[in-house]
Order: sequence, then C-alpha cells, then structure tokens
Amino acid sequence: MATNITFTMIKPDAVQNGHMGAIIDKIIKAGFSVKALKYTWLTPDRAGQFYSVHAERPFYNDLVKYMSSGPIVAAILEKTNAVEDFRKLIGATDPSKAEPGTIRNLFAKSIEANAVHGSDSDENAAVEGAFFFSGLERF
Ligand code: IDP
Ligand code: MG
Repeated sequence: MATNITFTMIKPDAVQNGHMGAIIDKIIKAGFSVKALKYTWLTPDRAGQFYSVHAERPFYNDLVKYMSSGPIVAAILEKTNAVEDFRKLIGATDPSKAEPGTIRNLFAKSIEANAVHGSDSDENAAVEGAFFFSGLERF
C-alpha cells in the first residue's frame, strides 16, 4: 500500500462556518495535492459506519449526530509522508491543545466539532478513501 496518501474530511462545523475554501487552500499550500474531492452529506448510518471504531466510546452517539448534521467535504490527498504530515498540519484532536497555526487551532469550535478529519495510518487512509471514492487504482 502506498505511504504517500491520506484521507481527510472537512467537517460540518467548518463547512457551515464558511471555512471550506480557506482549509483547502492551507492544505494545498502545505504541499498536498488533491487526488479526489467530493462535497457530500453523510446519513447517520454512514457516519456511524465511518466511525464504527469508536462505537464503544461515550461520545459516539453525539459524534454520529454531529457528523450527519450538515454537508462535509471528503478528499484524498497525496504528499510524501502524507499521514504523519497531515496529522501535524491539523493539530491535536482538542483544538485548545492544537499548536498555533494548525487547522484545528485556526478553525475548530470544540473537541467534537474540530473542523477536519485526518487518517491515523496508511491502512486507514486506504479504507477511508475507499469509503467515499471508487477507482482508487487509478491514483
Ligand atoms: P482524531 O480525529 O484526532 O483522530 P479520534 O480520537 O479518532 O480523534 O476521535 C474521532 C473524532 O471524535 C474526533 O475528531 C472528534 O470529532 C470526536 N471526539 C474525540 N474525542 C472526543 C471527546 O472526548 N468528546 C467529544 N468528541 C470527541
Ligand atoms: Mg482518529
């Protein structure tokens, strides 16, 4: 599996608050190239499926409700060391702990409504990308 691919979503709070363009601009200026991009809306079922790894966590039901509360932007990104570099670009899960200048520091509202998703491994990047896009073999 390629190690130069990651997957992201711009989450409902960031889309609703008008940060979609600024976030994509920051991602591109950080050296990522956009391999696939989709503006879409998750149903509660699909949001639950995407986050099924967190099904036992206390925040799961609220997370599913939040992630299906409005449109999102899903994207596959390419860069050397993509997964790790993208996690650095977005910052900590809790925006109050995210480094200055990171996407979550700049745009997130709360630990739940934290503006963006970033895959945590090459394996999950592949699975998450395939959740939204087909034809991945062409990348
Ligand atoms: P990550 O997005 O930084 O990888 P995860 O631990 O994988 O963080 O959690 C997935 C998502 O669940 C987070 O991005 C956030 O939206 C939400 N979340 C994580 N921890 C909490 C929490 O303690 N309270 C509420 N929501 C949370
Ligand atoms: Mg995660």
